[in-house]
Amino acid sequence: MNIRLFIAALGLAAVSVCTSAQTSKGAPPTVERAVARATAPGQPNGGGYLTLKGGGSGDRLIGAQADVSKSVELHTMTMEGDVMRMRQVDAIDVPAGKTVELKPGGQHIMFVGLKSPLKAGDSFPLTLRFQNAGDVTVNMKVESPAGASTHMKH
Ligand SMILES: [Cu+2]
Repeated sequence: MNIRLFIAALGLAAVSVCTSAQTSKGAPPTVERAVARATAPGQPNGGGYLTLKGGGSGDRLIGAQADVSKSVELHTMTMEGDVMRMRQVDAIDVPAGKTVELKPGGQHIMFVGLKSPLKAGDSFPLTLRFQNAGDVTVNMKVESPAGASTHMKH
């Protein structure tokens, strides 16, 4: 990760928190299929994926927190030439009535600085911070990469 970009993004995140004084109205976004990828021992970061459905009014995901890693970031994937790169973003928009998928190869949640490997079958709480709806805590199920993409057996 580019450290200067990282610091710039942190600054942006702080600004967006300070200016989020809107009152909440309408139903908050709902969260479905919250899944984290199992990680190998020594792997520093892990990915989290979920589906957000906008409620009656639009909202923005402006941050996340979990105890499994030192920090939790919102990431997007962008093409630079023909290389896919991860980039931290300060918010992910969840428009009213729209479905926003955080999935491999696209927008995702990044657990940065894992304290221990994420093991398939485990689960842990993840708190999502929305600009209007406030904090929403969901249960992240840890799945192996193969399990996540080839079958849904549990
Ligand atoms: Cu990432």
